[in-house]
Order: sequence, then structure tokens, then C-alpha cells
Amino acid sequence: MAFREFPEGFIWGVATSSYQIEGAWNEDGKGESIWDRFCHQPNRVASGDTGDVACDHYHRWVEDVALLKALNARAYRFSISWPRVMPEGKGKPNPKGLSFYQRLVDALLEAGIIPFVNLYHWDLPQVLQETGGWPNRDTVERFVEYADLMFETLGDRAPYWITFNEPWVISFLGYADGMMAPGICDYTQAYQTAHHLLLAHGKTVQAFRERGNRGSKIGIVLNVEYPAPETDSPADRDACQRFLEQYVSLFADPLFKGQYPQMLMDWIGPMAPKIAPDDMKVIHTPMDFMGMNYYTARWVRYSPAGHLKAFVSPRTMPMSGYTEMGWGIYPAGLTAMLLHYHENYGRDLPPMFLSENGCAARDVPDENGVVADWERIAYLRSHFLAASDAIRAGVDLRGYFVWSLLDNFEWAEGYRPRFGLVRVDYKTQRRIPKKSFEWYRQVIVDNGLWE
Ligand code: IFM
Repeated sequence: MAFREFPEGFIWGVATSSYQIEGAWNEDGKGESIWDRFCHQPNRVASGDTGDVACDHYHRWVEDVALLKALNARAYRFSISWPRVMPEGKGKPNPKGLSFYQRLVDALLEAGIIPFVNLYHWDLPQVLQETGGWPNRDTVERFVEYADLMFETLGDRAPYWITFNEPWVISFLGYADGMMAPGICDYTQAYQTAHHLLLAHGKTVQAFRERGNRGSKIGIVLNVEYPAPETDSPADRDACQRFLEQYVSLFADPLFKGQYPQMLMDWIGPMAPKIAPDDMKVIHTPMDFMGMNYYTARWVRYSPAGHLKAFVSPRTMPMSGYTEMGWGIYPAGLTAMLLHYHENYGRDLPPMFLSENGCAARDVPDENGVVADWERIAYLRSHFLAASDAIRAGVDLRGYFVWSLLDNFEWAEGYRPRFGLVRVDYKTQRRIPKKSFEWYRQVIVDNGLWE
């Protein structure tokens, strides 16, 4: 047994997002978001669940900051609800919304916790969806205006900024598969959304630089799954390549190479996004860090019936079982994907963060209310070691954020999956730290773990 120490100053944290925890969906002048609208429609979300109350974090944030402190977290990644601070999606800000985030950031700083401010975790103001949402180029300008308001409000004290969380999910689950808000099924709109998100990212980074934000940093968060061809046949290998291009290169190539992956563009033909002159240059604006979210891996197989991508990924690739989401547990995929970035984008790649990783587990409290979530501990342990493998192989990984601090609203799956280090009793809103909370606390204190 050897002790795996992480680099000095390694940033251990936890992540959440506004819609998943805040609740208070229509309080204090907050505008409606596309997730409010989506959840209030029938048959969109499991059990008809909504984020109307969620973890009631909007009213209980003081208690939640105390939990972060008890965890010894070095950093906290949270998102701003755009419609809470700018209910009309543009123009007049909502002072009560701004004050909520100001108080949160001040309390974090006072507790010695580094705030990582995520500007967009999927809750677009509904008014902007009504004018076309992300496929409408005007939404790019609206986003930059909103981001600038937040730089103005928190720029003097927030050292890390994230433009978008998981643009792949926003584009393809929101606009192509319709599983997520706004629930649209149109691949052309999805590719245009991907392009506009990247453009909004680039313009926001430029606006951030123009403000000269005194040493603070800005980046983006991309989600990945590790794909492997189901067989060694050329058809399966090509399908796997398309999978990788669709999930990873579609976003990472423009950001770090200034161009879209050609094989994918040829494949999607007329569905490819409309690109104005200079867009690619703007998207290619250098950023300070990149976040990667990793949970699982997949086999990929060629299938002519696999819609426009001609592949299917019929089952996940288990190494040591499945999580409560049905996702295969494959920590080696985390190492492989960090190395994929490192090797493919080389010197154009900024330092990286593992910006989300965690698992939904069964989490049944015993008669004393104790949640002995050994499955989650085993999952995190194996993934921490996988991250350490990547660091040893040369990846410049600066931090690791566990998803999530609290059990919360898991989008179309509602409240059934529980991802938290802290259990939330949704009837009483009581917070109960699980065993994994104590375990992670010790990892943070030790800055490492035993193999
Ligand atoms: O809950 C989500 C989060 O909002 C984005 N990344 C994946 C998590 C688990 O599904």
C-alpha cells in the first residue's frame, strides 16, 4: 500500500447548480427559466418532480456554507440562475437576486472557501426561449450582457469563472433529443446551439479580459464519456471516432484548434452550423483553465439505424458494476480522457480541473438515520486514484470537484437518484452528512489517499 499524495495546492471541492438546489423558483423577483417551464409541463420529468423547492438552498444557504466548511472544502463550484438576476434575460437587473449571490460569495470567502462561479448550468430565461433560445444568434449577445453584469457584481471577489457547464448536454439533450429543457427535437437547431454556445463563451472570455479582472481566471466545463469500439471492425472503429468527435472534438477542437472536426462536419452535411466570418477566431480565444466532467464509459457499435450519427452505444462498459443511474463504473476511462485532452491539444490546452465526478447510490439510512454509502466511497476512491494516474502521466490537473454537495434535483430523473455527500430529507429539508462526507473530508485534510 502506498500513499498517493496530490500536488501541493491541489483544489478539492464540491459542485452544485442553481436549478438543482435553490428552489424559490418565483420568489424575490426571479423570472421563469426554461426548466421551470419544462417541469411544469406534464410527462417531462419522472414522477412529475420540479425544482420549485428543490433543496431550498435559496433560504438555507447559510447552513449549506457551514456544511462546506465542515467538509474542509477548499472550493465550491455553484451556478448563477440567470433569470434570478436578470428576469427579462436582458436589461434591468434584479437587486434581490444579485444580493443573494453577493452574500453567498462573501460567506464563502469568509469561510476560506474559493468560489468557482459558473454562469450557465442550463436555466435560460424563458423569455429568451420565446425569441428562439440558443439557436437564435441574438441569445449570444444577451449572454455576454448577463455575464458582464456578473463580472461587475462579483468580479472584485470571485477568482474563478466558468462560462458554460456541459455545452453538449445543452445542445443535444435540450435541442436534439428533447430529454431536457427546452425539450426540442431538431438536430439542425442542436448544432447551431453548439456553435452559439461556443461563440458566447469566446465573446465572454474577451469581455472578461477587457475588464482586466485582476488575476482571476475563466474557463469552460465540457462533459465526456470514455468510448471504446465494441469490436475491432473498421465500421465500429469509425463509429467510435464519430462518437468522440460528436461528444468531445465538436467543442474542444474549435476551442483549442480554432476549427470544427472535418469528419463530423462532412457527416452531418446540411445540419452543420452557420458560421459568420471571425466566429472561429473568437471561439479560439485562449482561456485560463478547462474543466472536464467524467462519470462513465461506453461501448460504441456501428449501426445504420443509429440516426444521423450511424452509431449506437447499447450498453455501458462496466468494470466494477453500475451506479444507480445505470452508468458503468470505469475509472480507467477518466485517466484515458484526461490523457486524450493532454495528447490531442498539447500546448494549446490550459491547466485542467476534474470539474464533476460522483455517483448516485442506494443510500438507505439505517434506523439511526446513518447513511453508510460505501458504494459512493468505493466509486470516488477509484476515480481519485485514476486522476492521480493521469497526473503521474503528465496531465496538469489542478483540482477535483465531487458532484455533489447535496442530494438534489437530477433533471429528467427527478429526485430519485441521490448524488450527494449530504443526504437531504426532502420532506423536512434536514441535511444529514453521509459516510462519504467524512471520508472525503479526510482525503482533503491528507491531500491524498492510500492505494
Ligand atoms: O446532475 C448532473 C449535473 O447537473 C451535470 N453533470 C452530470 C450530473 C449528474 O447527472
